[in-house]
Amino acid sequence: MSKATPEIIKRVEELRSQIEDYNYHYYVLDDPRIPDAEYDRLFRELQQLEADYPELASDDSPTRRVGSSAETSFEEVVHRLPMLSLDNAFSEDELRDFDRRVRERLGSDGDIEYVCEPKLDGLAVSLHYENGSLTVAATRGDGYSGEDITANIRTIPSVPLKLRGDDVPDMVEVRGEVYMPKAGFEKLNQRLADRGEKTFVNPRNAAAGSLRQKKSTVTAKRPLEMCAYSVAVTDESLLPDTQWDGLQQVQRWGFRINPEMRKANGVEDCLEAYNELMEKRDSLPYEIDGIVFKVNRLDLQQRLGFVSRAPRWAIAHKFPAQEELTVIEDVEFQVGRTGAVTPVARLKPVFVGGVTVSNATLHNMDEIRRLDAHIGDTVFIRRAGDVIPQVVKVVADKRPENARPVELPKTCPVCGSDVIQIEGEAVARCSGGLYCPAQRKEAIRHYASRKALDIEGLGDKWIDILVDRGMVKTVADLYHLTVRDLTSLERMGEKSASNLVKAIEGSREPVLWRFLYALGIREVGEATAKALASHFGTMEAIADADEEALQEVPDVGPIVAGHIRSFFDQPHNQETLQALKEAGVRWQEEVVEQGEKPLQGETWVLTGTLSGMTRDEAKEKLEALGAKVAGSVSKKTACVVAGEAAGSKLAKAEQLEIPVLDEEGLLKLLKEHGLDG
Ligand code: 9MJ
Repeated sequence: MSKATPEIIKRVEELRSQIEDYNYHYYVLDDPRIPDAEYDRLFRELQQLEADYPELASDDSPTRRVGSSAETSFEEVVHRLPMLSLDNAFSEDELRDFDRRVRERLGSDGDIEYVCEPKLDGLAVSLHYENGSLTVAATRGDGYSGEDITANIRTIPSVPLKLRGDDVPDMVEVRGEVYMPKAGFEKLNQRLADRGEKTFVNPRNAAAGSLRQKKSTVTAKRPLEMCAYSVAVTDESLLPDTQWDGLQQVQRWGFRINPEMRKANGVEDCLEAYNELMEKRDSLPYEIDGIVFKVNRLDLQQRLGFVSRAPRWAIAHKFPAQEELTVIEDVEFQVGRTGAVTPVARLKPVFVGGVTVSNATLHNMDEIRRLDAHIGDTVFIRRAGDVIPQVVKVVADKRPENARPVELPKTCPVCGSDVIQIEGEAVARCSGGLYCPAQRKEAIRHYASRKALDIEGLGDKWIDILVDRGMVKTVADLYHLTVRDLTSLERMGEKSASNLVKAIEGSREPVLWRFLYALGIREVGEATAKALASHFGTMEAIADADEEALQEVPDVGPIVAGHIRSFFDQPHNQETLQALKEAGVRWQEEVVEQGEKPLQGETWVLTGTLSGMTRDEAKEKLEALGAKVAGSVSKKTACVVAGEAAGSKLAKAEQLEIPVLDEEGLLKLLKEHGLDG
């Protein structure tokens, strides 16, 4: 391999500095400078050069942020200055007391200037830079010594690997909070849940878990951010005189600082900042658990000093907690408008996230199993923002002896139809779609919708009114509505009423597939309804078909077949169908020319690539001619269609002397039967 020329060395340096500059604008200033694609090109160019010239490798290179699979041992790091914790204020009074103590100690009667910083809910870290390069990063630990997490910290894009600017002191220690933004947390948990892995209770735990990874390649995939909130240098004359200006300096060196920070004059102003931030809390992209007030002037901070583990010049004014413990007293099942049967925990009322919560969703039975939640369990409830309160964790060792497991009811708590849990689906459903009061409005809305029976004038508003007044319970009741019934409703004139009755009348003779689609059977969309209608021809044949027979229809797999079967198995749905018939609804059955199809009874095999159509299209057309299309060639195969690059199946067909058609031959056959184009 050739040695790097001065031009190459220069290019590598240029790329690193450009990429770090773009990172700074993107992650620190929230102000992207170039499109992602351009960034990716530069990044790849640098990666390639570093691969070609390994002697140019550097720990400071932005390409190193992907982490390494070497295992970290988290060596102990003793903090040069202890990492203090903060005293808390839980009320206005406690905050006023703090301010009074500060003024007394300083002998001041005027207002003190404070910096107000959102209190990020993450993990405190300390980062050391020597001659501008990141050397050691450590956790807070017990405040006196923490763990070396340098490899993991390096993967966080908002942490500068090198400080920016030419006014960087030889030694700098920056402290701040590593946290996981809400959106990244949700995505990470979703990803973990999809893989059946344990999820994190909150963004803070997710951030902690991510920093504790032995392999920094794992940390690199976790959406972590860091915000700086304090700085120390050996030569203090190099720092500005205030907390505020110090943070501005730190930002110029390349750190993210919190954009919600502000200054406040005196305690009243602090309280205003508290209320303002509290209002904003739910809309911020990361979690905060309060606001930190710090005396702005560093000389005053020094005069105030510390008590035990906390500075006298700062306090954390806490927001209401978003997690609390309570007990699941019962689990009930609710039926949604689409029939989803959802377990809801009835809780011993608890004050969390600013409100009293007595219910929390448990989502579905998989979630209950994942949590191992029992009735009687003590659980963590989390209510963040406006979202529905969640049960996030069971406290296993608080389970009482009489705790009961949660069981999915066999029948719908609203209408008594069977509850069906299809394998592979998380959600259980009531199968009484046409009848169940919980699903009434949705069933009628779907029945009347444009793609179904297209009953003009029967919009959501009238459906709500008709169902709420008890005038319509099932779709069959629509056909008994009279103009007089309708004009009794407020804001329904004679003309609208008569139009609506006419529109309902007009829906009495649908073609079979539309009617089938209108019934709102789960997973039976227009295409499946058409396929079912043309395969079976009559409603009776569909209603009588077992799951195996249903699966002979193109696109009907075991799940759809299961939904169709359970729909027709419900006596209530059958009653509603009967009521529709009695109300004069006549669906037009299709004519199925059994046995008349040209390829009826034959099994065909498709192999290789076709140029004019996809394999699925060819399959559909052959099926339309009555053939069954199989995946492998056997003695029973009637014919093999071989496209480009056909392999072993063609060879086998030739060996078994089975007729073979090329694409041209297939097109000719389709054309003969009117299936071209
Ligand atoms: C957080 N968690 O956002 C401090 N903090 O200052 C801010 N924590 C702190 N400051 C001194 N903004 C000790 C801890």
